[in-house]
This record gives sequence, C-alpha cells and structure tokens, in this order.
Amino acid sequence: HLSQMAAVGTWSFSRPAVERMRCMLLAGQNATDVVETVMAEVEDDADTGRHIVGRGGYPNFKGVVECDAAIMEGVPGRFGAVAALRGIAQPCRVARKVMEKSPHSLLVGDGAEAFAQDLGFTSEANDNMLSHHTATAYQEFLEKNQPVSGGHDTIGLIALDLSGNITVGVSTSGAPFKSPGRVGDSPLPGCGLYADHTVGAAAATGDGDKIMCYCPSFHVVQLMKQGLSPNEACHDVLADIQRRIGDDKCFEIGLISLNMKGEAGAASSVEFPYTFWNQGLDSVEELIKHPKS
Ligand code: SD4
Repeated sequence: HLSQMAAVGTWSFSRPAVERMRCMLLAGQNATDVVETVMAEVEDDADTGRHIVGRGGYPNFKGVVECDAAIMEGVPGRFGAVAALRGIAQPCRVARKVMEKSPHSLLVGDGAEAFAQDLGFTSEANDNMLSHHTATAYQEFLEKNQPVSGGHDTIGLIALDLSGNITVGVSTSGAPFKSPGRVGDSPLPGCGLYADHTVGAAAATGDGDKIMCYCPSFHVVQLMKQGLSPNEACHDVLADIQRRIGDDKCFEIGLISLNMKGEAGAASSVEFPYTFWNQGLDSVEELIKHPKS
C-alpha cells in the first residue's frame, strides 16, 4: 500500500526546505533521510535559518552558540536528541546518531559534543558558529543589554514518505542570549515534537520555557488519535492552554501537524506562517495562521 507523501515546515523560511523535501520524497527517499538532510542544510547555512538555527543562530549570554535538536520517527521508541550542544554546525545529524547508535535518547552539553566527536563530527570554533549578524547583535546586547525581539525561527519539519513512514525533526539555537545550559522545548519528546505512525506527528515553536510545561506535541497527536483532524487537534491544544492560563496571557506558541493521510494543520497564538506540500498539490503552499483563525 502506497501512502500519500507530504511535508510540512514551520515559518516562511521553511519554504525552500519543504520544496527540497518534496523533491526528495518524490525521488523515493525515506522520511528520516529527508528530514535529516534538509534540516542539516538549514542548520549549516548561517542565513536561511534566520538566526535561530544551528550555525548563525544567536549565542547564549556568554556569546557561545548552543543548539538543541531532535528527531523522532513514528515507530515506537525511535527518538534521539541533543541539547546545549556547542561547536557542531549540524546538530540534527548528531540527534539521529543518538537515536541510532547510542543506548540513550538525549545527550547534552560536553557529553553530546564528545559523542559527536567520537562519531567523526568536527567541532568548530565558536567564531565559525556565529554569523556577522549574530556577532553584531551580541555586541549590541552587551553594550545595551537589550534582548533581540521577534526571534522565533526554530525549524520544525515533518515528512511522510511513500512507504508510510513519518518522521519529525526540530532544530534551534534557542532563546537569544539565554543562560548557558538552558534547554528549550525543542529536544524534549512530547514538547517540541512527537510522532506515532498510527496517527501522525506534530512539532512546536515559540517560547520553549513555557511550551515545555504543556507537552503540546504529544497532546496534538493524542487528539488526532481520537479522530480529530490535524487542524482541529492543533486548535484544541492551543485553546486548552489558553483556557488554563487566560487568553490574553498566552505565550508565543505555534503548532504544526500532519496525519497519515497527508493532511496538515496548524494553530498559533501569534501570526504564524507555515509551509506545506502533499501529492494533491502542484507546489509548496504557504499558509498563515492568525491567533483567532
Ligand atoms: C526554544 N522553542 O528554544 C524554541 C525557540 C523557537 O522559534 O521556537 N524559536 O524555546
């Protein structure tokens, strides 16, 4: 039985990434390779990630870039992640190695870097992890002690391949000028991402210090399991958070999801563009979620 292929990504800047995923899926590549390869390209490019992903992501308040990344397949137990990882330009590739080569599921900091080096990854000097933009922004931060605004460009990608495999990946350099050692929602299963091959997958972006308190990606997948569409599930999860903390007090959170039929959905407390393709579409679409839509 051949499934409907599909790909979804967070924010407008994921459009070329989802375009690449489309080509790779149509060429018969499997969902995990597609997510890892495309995500690694975004991570390694100091510009496409718009300053919150991998190389070219904002550093912590000591000026050091620390990345979180995770990958999860729909198959039970297939999860790997790294957090507060320094000096590695493609953290999602290390996350996949954690999933495949380590008895553990999440490695952090120095231990994650040592694991990566053992597997042949080269650690880079922090200067190579900064871009002109982020190095300048960090100097301004030191001078004015002003945080950057509007920095939500974490990449979340979900792919569904021809054989019906679903994989979700998330990668981020986290909150700009965060405390060293700070870990966000992105590498935490159920928070930044979740997948279940009987149902679908979901990913989150936004204020990770808050997002991780609600396990929204797990919740979205559970609601789809109960029969909700990807869109309904994302909306219900957001509405549940808003009900609990007060509509007007809601933090920034954007959710994307994809089910095994290749249908996508999203919901967000802020204006949230996301990009989507499935076999029924000639090209990748950009859709925009507004807080009340
Ligand atoms: C974090 N959730 O580390 C991430 C940040 C993010 O778009 O999504 N930015 O908190």
